Amino acid sequence: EDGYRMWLRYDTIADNTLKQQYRAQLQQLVATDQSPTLAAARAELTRGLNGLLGQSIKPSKAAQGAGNLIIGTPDSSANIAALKLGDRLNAVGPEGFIITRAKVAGQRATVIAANSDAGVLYGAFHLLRLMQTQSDIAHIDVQSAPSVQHRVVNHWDNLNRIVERGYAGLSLWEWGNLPEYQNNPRYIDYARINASLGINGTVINNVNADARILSDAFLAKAAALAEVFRPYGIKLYLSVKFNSPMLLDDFDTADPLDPKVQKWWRERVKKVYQYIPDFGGFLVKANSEGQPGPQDFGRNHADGANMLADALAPYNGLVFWRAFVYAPEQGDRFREAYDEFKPLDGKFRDNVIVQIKNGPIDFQPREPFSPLFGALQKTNIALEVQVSQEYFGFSNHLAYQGPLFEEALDADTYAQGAGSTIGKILAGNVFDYKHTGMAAVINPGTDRNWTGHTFVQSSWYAFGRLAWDVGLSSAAIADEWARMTFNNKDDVLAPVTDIMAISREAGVNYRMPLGLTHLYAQGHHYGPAPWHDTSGRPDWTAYYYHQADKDGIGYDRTKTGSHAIEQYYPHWATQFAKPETTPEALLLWFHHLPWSYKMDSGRSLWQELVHKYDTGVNQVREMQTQWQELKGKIDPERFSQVEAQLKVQLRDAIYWRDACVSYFASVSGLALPKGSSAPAHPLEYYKNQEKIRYVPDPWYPFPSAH
Ligand code: BDP
Repeated sequence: EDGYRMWLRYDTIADNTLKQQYRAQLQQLVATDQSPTLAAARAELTRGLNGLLGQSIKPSKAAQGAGNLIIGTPDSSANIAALKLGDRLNAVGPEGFIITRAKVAGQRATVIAANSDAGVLYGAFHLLRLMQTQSDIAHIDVQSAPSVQHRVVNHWDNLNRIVERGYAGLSLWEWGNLPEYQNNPRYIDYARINASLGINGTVINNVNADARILSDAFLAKAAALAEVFRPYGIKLYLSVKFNSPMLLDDFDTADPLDPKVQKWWRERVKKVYQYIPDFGGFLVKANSEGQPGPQDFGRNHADGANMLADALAPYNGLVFWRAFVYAPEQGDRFREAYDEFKPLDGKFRDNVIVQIKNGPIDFQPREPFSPLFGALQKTNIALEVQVSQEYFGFSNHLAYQGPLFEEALDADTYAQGAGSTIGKILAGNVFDYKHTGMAAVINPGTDRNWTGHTFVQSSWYAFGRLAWDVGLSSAAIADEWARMTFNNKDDVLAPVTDIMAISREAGVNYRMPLGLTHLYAQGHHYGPAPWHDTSGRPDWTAYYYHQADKDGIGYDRTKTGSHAIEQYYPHWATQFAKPETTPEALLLWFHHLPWSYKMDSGRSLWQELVHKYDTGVNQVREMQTQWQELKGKIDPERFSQVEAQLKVQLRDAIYWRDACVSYFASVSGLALPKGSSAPAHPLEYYKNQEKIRYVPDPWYPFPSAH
């Protein structure tokens, strides 16, 4: 058990009574292979049911006798057409499905029906999930449709197969033997994993894009992958470099308003569609962190995005245009995306989707929601989150991010009064968008378990489930995932889900509690460097974010500071204006406060800060204790790997705590609160370590080399 099967394990159900019930209900699978997608649905059900039931399900072309499982669309299945599910099918739209019991050929049957083949596939995975989690399906009646239209994963894979912020081996895409070697089973398993969640798009290359992805050679390789993913309802997208005409064809400009540049893109897009007829579109990182963009030519984001959108429109292609922008000239990086994009609201074509990270800075362990949500009312938007644990200890730490995603989706923007949550906005219930999306940066690589740490799988899982249904709770998702990934026993589920429930908060606490942010060492983002105060640009230092001195700590974003809070609707602008009405978890995001500031607990800010650091370390100890309860109750391979990873995590958590506490103590001049242990080493030690300590990132293994 090496984690390769992720949550699609299909081991035979241990509970005998339940197994017998399922066996009686599902004896034969009535399906046609009219399309590759229906064939994939049939194959998945066959594989899943054979495994779960511990016996072979009989294939059949038509319902007969008892125990039929009938799948299809009204077009592909006469049995389903005869059920006249009209209204119910209308209600679930193009990708939704119905799973119900109905009388067919005189016997009660189980039916998975949808309007499209992809809907049937999603229904198949849903039924398998219910059985994997041992639900009662005797009277099953499910009607389900996705909340969000475009549910997309983003790979930050380079063409040299190094995955930016990946930490799980090399890229899955074996460029060297594509397009010839298309039948790599891993490609199909990858597609199954995504399809099981309803993910319907994948951007296969890094947003820091290599222009050569649009060369014939790479388009042929990408087309081979697209062909593998297609039956699973997954469209392929590419990240493109904005100045591709200059890099690939020696143009002297990539000005989006220049007709010859526009023509270049039209022709290139035409070629892309010759290779990939159902190509999804482009993802673009422009004028951000050194990437080229329309501003290099005196144009704005809308000019740039629209030029690409016009080239893609004839084929129904989309542009995901990222709002992750910031420049050193800007005073407060927090403000930038809003300041640049809000004035452009309504100026984007309707096949452009502005893709916004959950927070205003950058996938930090905790951020307030980006004020762009709710502000772009006439521009399609997508939420971008990061499953890869760039800021959560890479693949060494356990950090289930369901709670973070849930926090983002549940954040109420107040754009149209109370209840205008980001989830509802993405579900299209607040503004009249043509498209909405959710995107997650994921990190699968050549590691056997795909993600490096088994529990990174759980965040991938949570992302997909939430994109399908923004109303799900992270706790319910954790329970599902744990059942499928380990087993259904209470004495396994309790520790696993307890660990998951505290893991994200633990990661916040031992790194940057109370609204501190970005205290990472520059470049690799693994360890702490709160002392870091000189860099090529101020917003690449930790000091920039915490602003700590002997009088206090925190970033003033109220009127007396950068006034970033004005970007929020009045509800939040008012709350964030005063420390007393700012949630303590976000306090130092918005306020610079004296060390003596009184917290709700009665402790001073300084004491509370140290208390949080201590709490974070203790939470990791608690996770270790809980994990030990699983000894002998789950497979030894994953048990011992996670056990070891938790040791690494504890070591790192203590390191974070000690480094940060000693640094802030040196700045504040305050003694550690009673009961809080002294850091293992003097501050100088940690500062030195920053230059020599090994970090598990192939790009920066030994920081001193840079
Ligand atoms: C930052 C990462 C960087 C990415 C960037 C982005 O450190 O590697 O390129 O985000 O999202 O968090 O573009």
